Amino acid sequence: MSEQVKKPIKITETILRDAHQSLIATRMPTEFMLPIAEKMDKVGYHSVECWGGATFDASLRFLKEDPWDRLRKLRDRFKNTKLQMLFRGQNILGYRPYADDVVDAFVQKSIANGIDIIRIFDCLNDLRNLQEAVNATNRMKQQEGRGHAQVALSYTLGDAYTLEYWTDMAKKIEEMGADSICIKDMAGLLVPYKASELISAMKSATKLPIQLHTHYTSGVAGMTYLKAVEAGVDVIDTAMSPFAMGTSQPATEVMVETFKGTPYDTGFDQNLLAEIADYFRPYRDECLKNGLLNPKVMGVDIKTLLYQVPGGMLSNMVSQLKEQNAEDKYYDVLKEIPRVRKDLGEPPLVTPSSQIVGTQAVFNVLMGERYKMATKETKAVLRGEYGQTVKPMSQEVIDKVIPGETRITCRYADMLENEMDKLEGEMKEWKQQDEDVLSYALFPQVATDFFKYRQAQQEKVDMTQADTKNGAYPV
Ligand SMILES: [Mn+2]
Repeated sequence: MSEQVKKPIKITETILRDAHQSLIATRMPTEFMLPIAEKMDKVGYHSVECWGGATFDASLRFLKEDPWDRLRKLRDRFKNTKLQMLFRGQNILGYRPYADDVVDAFVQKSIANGIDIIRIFDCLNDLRNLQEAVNATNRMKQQEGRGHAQVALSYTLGDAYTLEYWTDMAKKIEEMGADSICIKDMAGLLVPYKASELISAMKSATKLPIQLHTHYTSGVAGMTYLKAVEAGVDVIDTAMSPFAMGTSQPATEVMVETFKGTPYDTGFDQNLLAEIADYFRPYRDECLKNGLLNPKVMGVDIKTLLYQVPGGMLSNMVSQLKEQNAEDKYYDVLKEIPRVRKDLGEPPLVTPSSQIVGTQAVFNVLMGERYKMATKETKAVLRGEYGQTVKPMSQEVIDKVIPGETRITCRYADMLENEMDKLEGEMKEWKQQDEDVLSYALFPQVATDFFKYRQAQQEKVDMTQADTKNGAYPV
């Protein structure tokens, strides 16, 4: 009797980042995360994704929280589990390309405050935009013995995106010094049998571990994971059931049960997972009741296979249209998105290219004329500032939007002067920790508003204490 070789599938839990970003616009507060963290630490996850992406922006902007403080608090409680973040290459966690010194500083502070695995991607899959973040992570790994650079390829469909394209990229990623590769399928476009092909091809092209990240948007994600695991993928991303499915990830408990008793058995305790789910479920109910969780993003949207729109982008678009009282334009915008994408060189749709394409598509539909108004980000993409696209951009659109302007072909960051000193100079009156400079670098206005709020809170607290002693309570 031959025994099958055991290869437990590893799991990255996304409920503290992508799941709530995709379903409830990233509004889960730190205070709600902390009480369950120690229990989550016992599961045996490969990692818990908890930072990066929109969590940073939403913390400062809507929750009035310091994202660095969230990271440190989670680090304190996750004693055995690796913490993972998402990092937008040269755009860091922001929406514009930064100079290398800001990238270096951000990587350094992320790891110093508790991150283990940095998943680095570029919205155009332009590897030149990932190299500096990979190098910075490797430097920290040497100095601190902690830090893992995972390069994520934004998965998309289109003529240029052949199996050769993906295997060629895998080899280049190995050469650039990354520790692992992630296939980042933002929209749930990777269908089960294509996943078999893709993972098999990539496994034979590289020795690096391969992780698969997908969304349930189009309804195939659970099956895609099954085929990917059979084809040899090493890690999959899942979310605890109360914030799973829809535009989020497949449910952790379901995938765990799927592989039970097979060579891929995770060995996770379903009772422990059930206790964790019990904690999150009332919050899900609350979000449904207050409208934060829109049933529109919870079902299967098979049209995403046609329009290739990632979950986060869908929920953003719904709220953009709602603000303009133009919810009836939902399907018009969905149809305009692939056209804009083609005009811009057929990039993957992932932050920030998803926002750029999505917002431009909304403008094109609401203005009644295509490119009557172009955002400054659309202009920057057309100039080549975000990097090289796999396909050429539309000359007609270039001529209409940036007539006569020079376009660049080099790595844009090579043209940028170091920025840290200048940024610190601009915000030094608010600085309480080195990390504040980085918050300001990413979101100048939002961070400044937060710093003002923080100071007001601190002063209020101090005053109250002082006044209590005097027995006076001035308003
Ligand atoms: Mn995602």
